[in-house]
Amino acid sequence: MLTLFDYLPSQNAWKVRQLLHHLGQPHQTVLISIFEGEGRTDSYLRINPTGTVPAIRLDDGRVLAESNAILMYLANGTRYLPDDMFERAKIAQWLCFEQERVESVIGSLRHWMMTGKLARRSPELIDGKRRAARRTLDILENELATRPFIAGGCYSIADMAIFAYASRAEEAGLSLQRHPHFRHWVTRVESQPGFLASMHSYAIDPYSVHELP
Ligand SMILES: N[C@@H](CCC(=O)N[C@@H](CS)C(=O)NCC(=O)O)C(=O)O
Repeated sequence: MLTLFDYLPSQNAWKVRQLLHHLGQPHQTVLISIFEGEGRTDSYLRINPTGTVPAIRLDDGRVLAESNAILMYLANGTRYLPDDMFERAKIAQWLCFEQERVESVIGSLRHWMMTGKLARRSPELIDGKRRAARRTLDILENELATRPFIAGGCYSIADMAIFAYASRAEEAGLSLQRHPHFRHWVTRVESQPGFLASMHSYAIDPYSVHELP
């Protein structure tokens, strides 16, 4: 059975949970306590050299890390990833956008905000992330004004990936007042059959107030 290496407040891991839920794919979960340093043990570093979650292990023992690479692999041959090469490349475009402009910007702000670390970050760093986050939301607003889903007419893994952190923008202290199309898209994603509403706050992990090792 497929194994998912997970940390519950991680929205990178939620992406994979969401796709597995859509696919109804049986799997077992191994929780990695990242703030206690479990990601840096020799045994976990053999699964994912970066020490981060999510990662998966297949029945044959092969391992795969990076949330969006896992989405690409698991969605192959399903309605969530088209076969057409150009349409696949479009999805890859938005998966790259997600890593560069959503996860590393809104995701970081949300992490710092929800775990009290914002007070330990420099005003310049916070300001830079906030400006980048606003630009990200503006780009999404403009794009989603033109079509129902981020890579075209159909719900795909690109929507799952972007939704993971972008939909949590308010938890990162960002206003969505000026982003009606984006908010409609959030509702559209939430109304997909098999949407995984369960998400977890950092508050469930007392160790999350510590810096990552
Ligand atoms: N680009 C990676 C980022 C993974 C990542 O940073 N995961 C966080 C949890 S959201 C983590 O495990 N952090 C532990 C660490 O950095 O040591 C992905 O998309 O999977």
